[in-house]
Amino acid sequence: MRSLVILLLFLVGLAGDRAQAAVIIGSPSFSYFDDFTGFDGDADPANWVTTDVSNTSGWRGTGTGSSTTGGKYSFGDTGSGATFDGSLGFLPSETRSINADIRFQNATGNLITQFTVSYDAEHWRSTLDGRNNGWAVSYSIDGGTFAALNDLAYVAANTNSTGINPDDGPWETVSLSQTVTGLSIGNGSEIVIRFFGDNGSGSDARQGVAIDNFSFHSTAVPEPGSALILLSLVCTPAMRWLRTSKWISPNPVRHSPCCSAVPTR
Ligand SMILES: [Ca+2]
Ligand SMILES: [Ca+2]
Repeated sequence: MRSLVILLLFLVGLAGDRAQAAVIIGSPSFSYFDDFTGFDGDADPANWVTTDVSNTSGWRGTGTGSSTTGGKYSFGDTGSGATFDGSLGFLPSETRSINADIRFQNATGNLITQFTVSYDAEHWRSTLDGRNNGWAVSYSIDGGTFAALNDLAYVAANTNSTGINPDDGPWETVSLSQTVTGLSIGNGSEIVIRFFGDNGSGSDARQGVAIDNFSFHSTAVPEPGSALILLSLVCTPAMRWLRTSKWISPNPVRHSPCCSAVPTR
């Protein structure tokens, strides 16, 4: 009984660590898109898990970048329409830094050989002469070792006036994309995409940044072994039919009209 209780507690602990299930990749050409529309900024958005790398960073709700309180936000322009244009935002302070992860699981039955990640990096709160913080992006296919996606890195400028953009909306939006090829990710394996929101360097205040319009696209092909089996399944009956048909004679030299000039053996 005691062992069962310990096992249950262990399983509950695992569930807590992975509160969000992986997004299932169910087709050889798979696309996922998240624009965080309506996201209230009160807890991790669907399919994402944020964790504290240094200091504690709570969710602060929605915002335009006007608040100086550090934490995680759904940054968006609240006055632009009936539906709030949310995002996954972060304003570091007091050494705060976070990871924001999204996981994808290969359920295609095939090998994933490449994927593309794209997103808009948004700069919502500016600090003139403040720190250069932003997003560093990486991926992992074993859940432990991460490789940098350098084309997706973003550093917010520290040359704009402090506060929000007087014209509403972010100070800037930068669309970034990177494709990774040459992969061999088997069925059942996962791909983790990680955004690291850093604290910047220096002693000044930080920039408020966000992830928006995130997209993921993967391409899968049949595994070599299954391709051979498929080829065998198709070719064996086909060859059997050809052998019993007029197209392939059991003795092509003797019977082929093309070989009528050749002496029979
Ligand atoms: Ca949005
Ligand atoms: Ca936006």
